[in-house]
Amino acid sequence: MACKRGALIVLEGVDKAGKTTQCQKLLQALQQSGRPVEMMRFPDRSTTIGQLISAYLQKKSDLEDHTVHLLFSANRWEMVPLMKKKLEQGITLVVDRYAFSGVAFTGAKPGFCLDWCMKPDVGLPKPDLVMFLQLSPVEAALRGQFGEERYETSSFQRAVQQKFEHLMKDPSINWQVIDASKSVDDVHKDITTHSLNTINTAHNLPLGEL
Ligand code: DGP
Repeated sequence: MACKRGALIVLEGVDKAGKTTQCQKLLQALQQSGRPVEMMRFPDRSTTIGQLISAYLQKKSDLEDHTVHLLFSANRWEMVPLMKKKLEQGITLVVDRYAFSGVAFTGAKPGFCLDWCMKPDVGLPKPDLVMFLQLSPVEAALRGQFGEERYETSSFQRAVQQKFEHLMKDPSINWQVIDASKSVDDVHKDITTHSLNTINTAHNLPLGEL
């Protein structure tokens, strides 16, 4: 009998929402319950394309906005063979940011329409679940200063949040909004509940495409 496929689970949200902490906690919880699971994050700064993106984010280089958008997408595409292989092997993937960040961050720049921004990611594996960690800009600011990287300003993050709100209206995506203002443990409980439901049903469904 073919093994059950893993689930593709994505966490999205603006900066400071706690995505990375929650991805790690979810990974640990699923591992402890004996489920095959691995974590990925985008951008993946370890590849050649990822290094170009990393230099751009650290403001060590400047790239034209369309160009960098396509590099972020290419950075997801270069991982597709590995993602598909792992999912087919029954490994659930917990992914810190995905194509939705790509659309929301570039879409927040002047002169970009969401339709154009979505095009390069069409055909990527479709997540079985996308959890959006919802945190108001005021609460995000209370969590401390932004870092030094590009995009880390309150005004830009507000624009990104608006774009995410638009994307969450898409009924073809299994969006779940998580209240990220709760305690780390309470947020973790919500995320785990949604993830377990998804893992238990994903293997009956074919992996979709964006
Ligand atoms: P992180 O390593 O999760 O802090 O992400 C780095 C930054 O890059 C963060 O500000 C969000 C942004 N980002 C993530 N994915 C994309 C993308 O596909 N396109 C653009 N323009 N920005 C992205």
